[in-house]
Amino acid sequence: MYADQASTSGIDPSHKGNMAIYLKKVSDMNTEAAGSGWFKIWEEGYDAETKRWATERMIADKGLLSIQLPSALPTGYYLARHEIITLQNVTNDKVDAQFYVGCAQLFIQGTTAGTIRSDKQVSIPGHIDAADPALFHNIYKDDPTTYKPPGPAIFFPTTDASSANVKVQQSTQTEGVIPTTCLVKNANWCATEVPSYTDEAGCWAASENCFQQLDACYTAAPPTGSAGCKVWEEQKCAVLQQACQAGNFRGPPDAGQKLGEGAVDQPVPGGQLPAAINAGQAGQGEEGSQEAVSSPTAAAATTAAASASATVEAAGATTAEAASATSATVEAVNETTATVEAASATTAEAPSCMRSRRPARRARRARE
Ligand SMILES: [Cu+2]
Repeated sequence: MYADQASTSGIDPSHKGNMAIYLKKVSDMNTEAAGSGWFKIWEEGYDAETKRWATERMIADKGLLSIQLPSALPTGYYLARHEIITLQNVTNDKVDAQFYVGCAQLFIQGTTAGTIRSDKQVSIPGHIDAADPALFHNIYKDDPTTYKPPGPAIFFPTTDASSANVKVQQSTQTEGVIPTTCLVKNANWCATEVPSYTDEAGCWAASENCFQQLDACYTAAPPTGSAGCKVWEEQKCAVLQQACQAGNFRGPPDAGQKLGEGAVDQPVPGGQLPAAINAGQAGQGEEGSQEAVSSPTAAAATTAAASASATVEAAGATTAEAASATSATVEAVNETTATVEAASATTAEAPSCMRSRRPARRARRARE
């Protein structure tokens, strides 16, 4: 992966393979991710028309992927999980399909009640058979048009069971909301304003507070990087320290001001989300009885599922950043649209073939 979007490709171009997005409805944000309850809402293998693997499309889109969520999702907390399976190391000599996954916590607002059909849910891990031919596909010699992504069938509930019998459930997010006191954030870390001061001792105490927060930021920084820590370091701690050294003992400077360009809201890297890859998609896998009932006003929501520069090969806070940036987009489109709000992120379960590089720099209080 590329920490702090050092590259916008998201994944190395040699890594070719399929992508999938799974959701799991959970009762709260601390629910265990591993286990049953997962359903797949999207997948892509090889596109014979464009002659591209899913990963190649993502790379062309600067490491970003945008997915429209099913409109009949019941409101509440979800885990979202993207999965990339690359096949560059499946050769005649060895078979080593690689999994790159990451998770985000979502909150879906709206009025749609219901449950997810149990027959569409799978357990992760356990959703892919180790003998699945998809894991043995040789991209250097096999016919890619025969490739079929592994795992369960797609379940994309978009239709009401009965619009005459809609259950309405208002839903409000109480967990995982970004604190209003957050001045800049990095993954799940938030900076809060240092204590105000009017004398020299107070100035240095505030400086100490700043660097303590900074140290916690670098310590907690996931493989996606520490850009938010750097903003705090340069725009708060360094400025504050200079003020103390210069004898300006009233502060802190820029008290309460949010720092960094959109650093709290975590905008999409590069600023632009590609169009939803599945825009206008009808429901899939909805044959038979439909347990998920939908309110007429709950429309589809969009999430940037794989903001790949942030999520691919990441083991830490990843998708959440992209998804939270998307909520603004969604709300702008339609007020009644179910909004997706990501909070903090969870961990991935598959090992990456590349180690992340955490910046070696640490906060230092160069006080004299
Ligand atoms: Cu790799």
